[in-house]
Amino acid sequence: MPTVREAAFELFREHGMTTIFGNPGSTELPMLAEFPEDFRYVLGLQEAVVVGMADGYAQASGKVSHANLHTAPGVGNAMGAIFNAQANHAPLLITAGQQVRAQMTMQANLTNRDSIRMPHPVVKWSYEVPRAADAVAALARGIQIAGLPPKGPAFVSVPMDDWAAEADPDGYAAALKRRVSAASGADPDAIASLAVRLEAARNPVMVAGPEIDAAGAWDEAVALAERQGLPVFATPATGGSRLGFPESHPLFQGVLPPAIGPIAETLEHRDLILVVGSSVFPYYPYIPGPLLPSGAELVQITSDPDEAARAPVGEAIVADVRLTLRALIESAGEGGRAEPEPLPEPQPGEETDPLTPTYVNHVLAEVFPEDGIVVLEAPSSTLSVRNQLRISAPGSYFFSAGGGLGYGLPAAVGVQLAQPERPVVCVIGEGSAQYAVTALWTAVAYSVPITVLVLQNREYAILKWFAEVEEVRGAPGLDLPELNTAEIAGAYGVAARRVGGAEELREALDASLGVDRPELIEVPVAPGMALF
Ligand SMILES: Cc1ncc(C[n+]2csc(CCOP(=O)(O)OP(=O)(O)O)c2C)c(N)n1
Repeated sequence: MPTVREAAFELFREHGMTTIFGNPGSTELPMLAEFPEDFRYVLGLQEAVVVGMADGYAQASGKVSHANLHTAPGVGNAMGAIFNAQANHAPLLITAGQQVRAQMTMQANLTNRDSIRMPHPVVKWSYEVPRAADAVAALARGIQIAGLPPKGPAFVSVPMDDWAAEADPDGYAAALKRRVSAASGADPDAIASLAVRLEAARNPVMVAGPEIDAAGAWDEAVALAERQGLPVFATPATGGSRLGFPESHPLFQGVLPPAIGPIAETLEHRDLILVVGSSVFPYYPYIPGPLLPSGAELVQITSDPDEAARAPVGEAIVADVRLTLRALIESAGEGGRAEPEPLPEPQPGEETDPLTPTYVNHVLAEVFPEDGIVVLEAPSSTLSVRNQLRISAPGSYFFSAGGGLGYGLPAAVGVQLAQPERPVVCVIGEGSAQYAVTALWTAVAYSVPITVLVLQNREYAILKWFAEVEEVRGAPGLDLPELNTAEIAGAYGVAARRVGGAEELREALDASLGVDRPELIEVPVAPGMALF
């Protein structure tokens, strides 16, 4: 009879979950005993890093990924990262250790006294194994829930003595065999009526969201836009955890602004707004106005019932994005619409000292390989990175839709582990880099060859911009003098350097993209927002 541990590892193996991200404590050691050789344990030095890495890995591999945390304090450390993973729809099985059953009621040291409630609001499902014999079934259920739409984190707390107990032989064998197919097509009537409306629309537009990439619907989104002659906007960058459309495509019209009034202004004169794979919309900040331009109708396609339910306006079709787009392509005829004016070529502006973030991103675009992946967490430069790089291949851009800092470095490590053949560049602000900076250690320890480009502007630039929008004067804590990320990275063993001018930056980036070790390039940049 297998133990729970043996059976659980067989379950993980069945699901291709042989990489485990973790930070171990005494309550997790029984799970890690006699760690199988075909598994890889990736150590994160803090739990926010563990979950951020698992998030990047899950999204870039398309598979449920496993993060193992240390009982209550470890889960506590990870909460911000779990919040991000939920917003990113990253399919995660999060397990955490728990006291031995005999000591839980007396609340011995390290008991997670309310393990289910602790992560509850930020996970799809929160559970503690009721009997040791049920542990494998509980883990199997967690894996299924994480991977079913809308994908997201599922949490299972496992008392530490369960791992050595006997697994329920029938239940365990059945759990191993289970597969759930979840891509549900849309109601054919809804597709037919949408196709008619699309053909009849005078001035329709598509808004492309992150679920297009996650659902593998990149080609379908392009095909529909081309067939119908639809201009395409990207959903606001705030919620764009991934891209939904090639940003150098002639139909691409740019990234929507993230606030209510400006969205309506940008979409002025449109009569049908087709939102694919996005919430409606990831608004921030609050700039009031009409939710839609006058005379416009909105139809949203999402696999997330909650995204559909909470939209403040429009209609929604809840179904798999790829299947729905395919059905729409078949039902809708040729649009026969004139192509819109393409976006102007991105301009770098002046080469100043220090460089502007726009110039830095322009240099990055010059050397950026076709198969490169960007993981972005440089708040005041988000739009500049998008505009300069115009990323146009699927699976090439990751950003935290949750907005919690501490995503960029760990996610870059996770993405690179899932995509070892593709160059990964993490573009990050020096403020953001500090929230999960120990991910640099993991990159070195596991030879994960990410390139980190730190934009050092000596401030929380985006918050100064927000202060203006919010009409806040005199707020403290918005400057970051003398924060030297290259030196910090050096202490973690990362090959790190500071560069000044454009030529030096170009050389450093070029060199770093070809090597098989992590490198960090810190570049001082001019303060302020970079919109282009
Ligand atoms: C966990 C967390 N804490 C605080 C914030 C608030 N916040 C948003 S942007 C920002 C500043 C980021 O600084 P930096 O990375 O240097 O980027 P910059 O704004 O200068 O481009 C802060 C503190 C946040 N988003 N997440």
